[in-house]
Amino acid sequence: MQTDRRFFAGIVAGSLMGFFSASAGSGESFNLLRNASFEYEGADAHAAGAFHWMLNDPDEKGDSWGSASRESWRAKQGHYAGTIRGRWAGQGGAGGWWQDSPATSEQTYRFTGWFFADPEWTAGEQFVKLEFRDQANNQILGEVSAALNDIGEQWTEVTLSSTAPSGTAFVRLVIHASDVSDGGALQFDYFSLVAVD
Ligand SMILES: [Ca+2]
Repeated sequence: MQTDRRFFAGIVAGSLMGFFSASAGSGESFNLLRNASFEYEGADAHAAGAFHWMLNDPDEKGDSWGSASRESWRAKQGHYAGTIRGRWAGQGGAGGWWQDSPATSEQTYRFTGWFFADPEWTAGEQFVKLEFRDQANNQILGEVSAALNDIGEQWTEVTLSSTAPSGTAFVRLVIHASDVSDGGALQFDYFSLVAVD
């Protein structure tokens, strides 16, 4: 029940701060992502993490790893964004973020997010992805992804849309970068994941 209450609190906070998709119309539901604008810090402030994007903070429905961090360098909305940093951060050559949301078979989901990359930033592989997962959350039934190689020094909106295959119970948003450059960082903010008609 503790988890449910905090999840609800997150929804309320999100609505007050305008985190809902600006284009949401009738028949579209609320943003499934928690802390979708990275404004709330994780419990361990020294880890530069984001609430709902770290394992057991507050639940097991999200995590970040490697050179991931939450930063106030710039933001598309509010004051903070998520990042995957270059090797300069001393956290290795890769990083990523993920968060799970409940999902329903045959329902279409649409992700939108804004991305920015420093001029020094490159990655051998970098993408945003939706994974449709089964009830046990260990089998990927379908996925849709977009490479982030063309992101540059202006905030760029990236959209993914796909219908959950039969058997889907969760949809996992993943941001991943590997074989990253020494300098720069990939930055992202103002996420939305909604069920659409
Ligand atoms: Ca933000």
